[in-house]
Amino acid sequence: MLKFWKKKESPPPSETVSLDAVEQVVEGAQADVLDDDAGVATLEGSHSVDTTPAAPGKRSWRERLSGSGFARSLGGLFARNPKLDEDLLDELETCLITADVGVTASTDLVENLRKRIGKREFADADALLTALRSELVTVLKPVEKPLDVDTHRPFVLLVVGVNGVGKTTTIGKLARRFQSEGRALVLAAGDTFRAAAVEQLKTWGERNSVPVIAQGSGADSASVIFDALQTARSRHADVVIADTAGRLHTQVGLMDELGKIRRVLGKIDAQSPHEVLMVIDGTTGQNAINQVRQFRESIGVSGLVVTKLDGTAKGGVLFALAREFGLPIRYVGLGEGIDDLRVFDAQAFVDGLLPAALGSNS
Ligand SMILES: Nc1nc2c(ncn2[C@@H]2O[C@H](COP(=O)(O)OP(=O)(O)O)[C@@H](O)[C@H]2O)c(=O)[nH]1
Ligand SMILES: [Mg+2]
Repeated sequence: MLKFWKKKESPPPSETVSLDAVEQVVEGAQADVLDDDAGVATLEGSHSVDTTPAAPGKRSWRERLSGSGFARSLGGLFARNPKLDEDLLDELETCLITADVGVTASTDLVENLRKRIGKREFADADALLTALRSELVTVLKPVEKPLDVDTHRPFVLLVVGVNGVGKTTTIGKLARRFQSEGRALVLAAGDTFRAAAVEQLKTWGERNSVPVIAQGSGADSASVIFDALQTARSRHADVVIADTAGRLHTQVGLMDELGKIRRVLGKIDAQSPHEVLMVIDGTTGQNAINQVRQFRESIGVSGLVVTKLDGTAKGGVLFALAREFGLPIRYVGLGEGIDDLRVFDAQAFVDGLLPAALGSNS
């Protein structure tokens, strides 16, 4: 089984590998990979990508989100201040801004509620809560557009974002999701900068019988991903998920590498990648807006995943992202477990954040 994962000879870690050279490397690597079977699934051990099987009764959005800073402060404010007054509105505005909903969005939301109070639309704070719920859902509904990977075969999903946001973890969770839906997958260890990143994906693939195409650290990322697409085509796989190194927009060489990945994939399938999925750390706050803007300008982004919305996250950034870009939010990460990557559902998300009814939070 280890044979499948044996280290391939890395091409020289050069930024200026020509496409011809890339294709030669790819041919060699592909032949190597296709010789062997993927590993046998074993689930023991611990590593960064969760391998636990789907739990029979997965936790609700509310259970997952209730610990988040946003949900706690919303719950607290209605519990402290169940009267429909200016204090409640002020605190609500502060709470939205603190949770990174964005200043304009927060003031707009509260101003709108204030007007409706002026028109005596609400009998009590409970009615205000209901209105807030529906206004928040209205902001998020347009970006609730689930990813459909059945539009192409193989469907190429390129996962991008800055370091540590949860790209590799998300790939593990997505792979399990697609696999459990009966799809054949190929993963590409395109984060060739950190040896640990390649190992993380390989270990995960080995344990879940999913082939992982890798060429060792320092290899050319475009070459690895190109290789994965060729492998997927020859195996009639349904989905290719490509990992990439975390990068900042200031790292020009790394940003250019994404362009190169696009060009190289385009040689096999002009429409590939079919989805550029940008992963955002939900705890990042307003800086997430800058990150999306920069990645969108330099490589193009077709969908978002917002991770780490459990715990102390300021889930408000979803509202800011939705208003600013209108990009589909495909999935959200509500924890580190395999079931904690959920298809984004605006209503479930808002319901998870807001108290169910007043008096239920003490
Ligand atoms: N709490 C929580 N942690 C997450 C979530 N998604 C990823 N992580 C953690 O974030 C850390 C970085 O993840 P990784 O996938 O290596 O990030 P990458 O550098 O973007 O590939 C790991 O410790 C993950 O377990 C999530 O939804 N919730
Ligand atoms: Mg990674």
